[in-house]
Amino acid sequence: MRVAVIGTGALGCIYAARLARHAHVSMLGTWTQGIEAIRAGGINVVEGDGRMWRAVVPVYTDPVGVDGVDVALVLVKSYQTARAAAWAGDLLEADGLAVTLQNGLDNYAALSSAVGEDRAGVGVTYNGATMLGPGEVHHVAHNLTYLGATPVTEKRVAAFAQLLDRAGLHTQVGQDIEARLWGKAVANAAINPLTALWRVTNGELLQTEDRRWLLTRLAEEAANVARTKGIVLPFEDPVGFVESVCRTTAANRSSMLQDVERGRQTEIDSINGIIVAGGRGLGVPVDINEVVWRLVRAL
Ligand code: KPL
Repeated sequence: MRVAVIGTGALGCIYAARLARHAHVSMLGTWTQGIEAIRAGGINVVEGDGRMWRAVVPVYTDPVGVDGVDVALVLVKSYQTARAAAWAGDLLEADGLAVTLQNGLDNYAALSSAVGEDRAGVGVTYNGATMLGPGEVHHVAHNLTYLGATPVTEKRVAAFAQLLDRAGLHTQVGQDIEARLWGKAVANAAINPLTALWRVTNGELLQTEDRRWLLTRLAEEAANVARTKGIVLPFEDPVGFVESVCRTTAANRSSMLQDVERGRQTEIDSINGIIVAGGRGLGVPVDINEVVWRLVRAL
């Protein structure tokens, strides 16, 4: 299978490095330092237990010169999705599949409008990865990837899921991807802004009463918005779920914390921003989400 991974950040590097052992993988991105480092020294992966290995992957700054691919895996920041989706459209074979595994609730719409619904897929990943430097990534938490399938995409999604599994990225395919997306958004809405504001790891959110209080309120509000929209979340207890994500990704520095530490734009609008707008539209209280949304935007 020929796969283009679009995005050279932490998760882009993890997926590209692992897939490169089992498929023809290329990468595309815009982060100059990351691209130069991967060209010079490949992707250096540090496993949870400290072992290190390297994958050599060709990396490009635009789709010109890249051969057609079967799968374009989109792992850029949510505010970069429009460009990544256009690139995916340029790269994909007629029967190819573009898959977004990004954080946020607005990526699939942008991707499917660029490549067409019959060539668009969406999933969520609970893998936790921290960028150690350009081209160097720590795979802190090995967790599940979920991929959504429709009757039109299911064969291609199943083939990609098998490839991910072979690459050690354990994957489940299901029809309930809207619920999974919202489930992930509940976790991101609670974990990401708090870790970014307090500069703590995901696990450290559970350490004090004040941190848990805010984590709880954020998760409950986000879950109420989802339920009022008619979404049956993949868990009964949003707080228990978010706490379990904090535990399974305990050592990770969330993607939003990594963005803030590098002085980069965050994905707050695609996570808490959409939850706030949804809550307001439906009359569901989202005051705490609004406060952290504004705090992170101000940061
Ligand atoms: O998605 C994540 C992120 O950091 O964006 C989690 C699952 C919270 C892992 O850190």
